[in-house]
Amino acid sequence: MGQEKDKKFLDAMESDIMNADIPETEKNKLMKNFLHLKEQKINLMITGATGCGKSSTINALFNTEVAKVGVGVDPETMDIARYDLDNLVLWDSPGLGDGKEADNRHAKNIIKKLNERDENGNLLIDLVLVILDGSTRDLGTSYELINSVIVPNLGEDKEGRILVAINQADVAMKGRYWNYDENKPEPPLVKFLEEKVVSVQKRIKEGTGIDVTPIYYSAGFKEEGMEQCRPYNLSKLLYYIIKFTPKEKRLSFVENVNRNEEMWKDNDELKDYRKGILEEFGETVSDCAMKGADIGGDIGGIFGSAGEAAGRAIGGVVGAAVGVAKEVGKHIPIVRHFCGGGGGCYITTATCEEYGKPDDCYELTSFRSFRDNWLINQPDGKELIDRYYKTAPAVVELINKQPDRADIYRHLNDTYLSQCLKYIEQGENEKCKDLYVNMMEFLYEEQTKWQ
Ligand SMILES: Nc1nc2c(ncn2[C@@H]2O[C@H](COP(=O)(O)OP(=O)(O)OP(=O)(O)O)[C@@H](O)[C@H]2O)c(=O)[nH]1
Ligand SMILES: [Mg+2]
Repeated sequence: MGQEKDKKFLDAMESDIMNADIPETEKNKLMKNFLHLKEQKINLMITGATGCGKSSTINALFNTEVAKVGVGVDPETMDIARYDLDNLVLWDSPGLGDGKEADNRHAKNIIKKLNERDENGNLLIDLVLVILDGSTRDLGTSYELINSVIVPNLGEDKEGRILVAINQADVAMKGRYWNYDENKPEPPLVKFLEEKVVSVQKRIKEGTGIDVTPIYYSAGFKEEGMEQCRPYNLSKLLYYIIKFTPKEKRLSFVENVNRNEEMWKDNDELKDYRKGILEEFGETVSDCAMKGADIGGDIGGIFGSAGEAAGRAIGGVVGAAVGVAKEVGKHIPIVRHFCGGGGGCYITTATCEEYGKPDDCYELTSFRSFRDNWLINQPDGKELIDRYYKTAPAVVELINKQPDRADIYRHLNDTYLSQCLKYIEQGENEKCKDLYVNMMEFLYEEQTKWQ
């Protein structure tokens, strides 16, 4: 469905590299790195007791309704089921609690899968997500699964390969203290869930010696004839999944995250998970795509900045869904300012579109309004505007050729433009004009360095 559209973002990054103004050899290295990143497979195992919500979680997190959600009493997922979403491979495995014989079979299957190696000899499963049913007091079989089956088979980096998540937070107290209107827990339920987190952590530490940081969430649920109930803390869950996934593999999430914005809305606000997700992707691009390429270690010249690159990758996917597009926007206001020419639009409209910046965004509208309603009416206003349109495009073109163009733009933004915007907001038009003139003077002086 949305697949073609999603691909666009990785393709856009590819064409950024193609069009970058850097030596051919560096371009090739970069492209090689990028194509390598694009090909990486992620193998995510999702396990937990019958009915804990494995299928619901998969369906909430990812693009398509791949995993069948149980409606009857029989465990729907008898053995390990595999779902291929391009380069994201999900292994949905039953946990324990189906009777002795079935438990033994499940445990054997899980152990085998955890020890399986890929064609390069690395462990196949990158991360095991163990889901606990938060609505039950009896987590005995889940501890058995974690402590005796999973942890002993995680290999060397045990703590980096397991994530424990407590689902069904909404019904942890049988539905009490869940605020259905706002889709979030009330303080007594928060306290209850936090205690649960601590006790799960303690039981695993006692049983295995390893430290895990469980999180609680709700995958949301859908019943016949009822409206879909929104998940809670799904962004948080995705943030941790991405954080625990090896950096060079993360791009494979880009195309497969659920595009339904509603799913990502409600979270505890302990951290800005959307921004966190963005930063994690940023690391992938800055650390992995640039590997071995000698272009001053600055990806700004190609993508604008790490944030932009990540934003571009996820801008239309997680961005639309998780809302990071707005965050990315904050990193690149300069692009908007120079797009604000109205006729003299320099960094192309296409670039703005790529970053998801509408032509009528707040900053652009503010600057245009300042120019057309106030500046033009000042004694020297028209002259200033004319001068800007005569010189700005050439200056921008020069800046774009600099290897440290991202730093230059950042400096312009931090020192001048963001302050100008503040002045406009405060009605201090005169101050805005002065600062703007200072910026132009700075540019005239600097440009000799760039030629
Ligand atoms: N209230 C509530 N119900 C949930 C939540 N997550 C899942 N459910 C419900 O729990 C039931 C089991 O969910 P599944 O996703 O099928 O669980 P599963 O772990 O895949 O189950 P098996 O494949 O049978 O082992 C379904 O009726 C879901 O609608 C949640 O966060 N809150
Ligand atoms: Mg299932």
